[in-house]
Amino acid sequence: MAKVEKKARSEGALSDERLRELFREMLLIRRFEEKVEERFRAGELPGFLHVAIGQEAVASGVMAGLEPDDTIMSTHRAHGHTLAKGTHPNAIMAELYGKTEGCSGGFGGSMHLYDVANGMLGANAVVGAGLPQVTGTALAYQFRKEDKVAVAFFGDGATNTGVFHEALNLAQLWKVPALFVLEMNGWAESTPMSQHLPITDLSQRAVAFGMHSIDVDGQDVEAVFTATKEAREYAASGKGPVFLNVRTYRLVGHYIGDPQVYRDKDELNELRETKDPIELLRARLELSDDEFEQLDTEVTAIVEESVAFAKAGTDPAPEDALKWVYA
Ligand SMILES: Cc1ncc(C[n+]2csc(CCOP(=O)(O)OP(=O)(O)O)c2C)c(N)n1
Ligand SMILES: [Mg+2]
Repeated sequence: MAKVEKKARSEGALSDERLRELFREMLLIRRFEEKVEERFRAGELPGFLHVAIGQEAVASGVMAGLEPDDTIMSTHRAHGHTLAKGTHPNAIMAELYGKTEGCSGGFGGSMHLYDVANGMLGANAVVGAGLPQVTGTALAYQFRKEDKVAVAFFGDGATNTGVFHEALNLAQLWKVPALFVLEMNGWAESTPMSQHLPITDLSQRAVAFGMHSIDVDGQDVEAVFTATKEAREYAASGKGPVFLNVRTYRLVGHYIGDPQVYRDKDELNELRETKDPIELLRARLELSDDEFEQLDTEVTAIVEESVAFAKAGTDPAPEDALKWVYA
């Protein structure tokens, strides 16, 4: 029978030094996304953009628990995952500006970030669409006997799609080395979970397939790390895929510019004060104001440099409009 584990806080799994590195990375993701929001509002970025402010500990915690050769796939909310996987901020910012120096050659934009060399096999704007691709990727690793795990990020809304059920069913049947990381932020666009899901404990969706599931506090980067490491060992040892039921908070709108009229303002303000993963880790590490300022200055400079790099980039040539189009 499939198990659901409840992960308590897991203090002590990471050294203070490693936690500080993760703090710096989470702060880089935050400052990067704040800059993306600012530049989008200034009219410089084409397309439609979603940031994951409030969910940084999921990206950093999962990536810290993986091995370098493991691969991920992501969603419309992919900046943090891609940065944490190791793609250079310049390559992501250039992609958002639609430049050929971007990680997808300027053809993808925010919802189609790719960096295969770094193990980022693609973000996907179609909700749930990455899930069967992750099952297939993990099946390839199993066939080739490669010590690699394929990881899918997706949201609570995605668990209502047909492909979610197909992907998990086959992944469990074939016992492929995959991790299914649910970022349970309680919203699908402006629809609260209570209006799109008949259950509240989404680990039941994995257990329905006999899949091992672990509940995780997504605001605690160390807890996310510990659960991911354990899940990775389980999946890589041939026991089958693992579902990570990660509770997290989207502390901003669904898309940049979302007025969030559907959300209670006081409740949102309270969440921002009590559930910000960066503030929680800052308090835990007891960072002084000076230490924080120093890290903030460093990561802000990296973000500024990425904007300068992107703005100096090359526009794709009109005759290349059909390049990479296969069908
Ligand atoms: C197949 C499909 N249906 C609908 C949409 C429109 N859409 C974009 S994001 C989204 C909500 C997704 O919610 P969730 O999976 O919880 O991810 P979150 O936005 O919370 O990160 C929807 C319905 C889409 N992009 N693709
Ligand atoms: Mg959601």
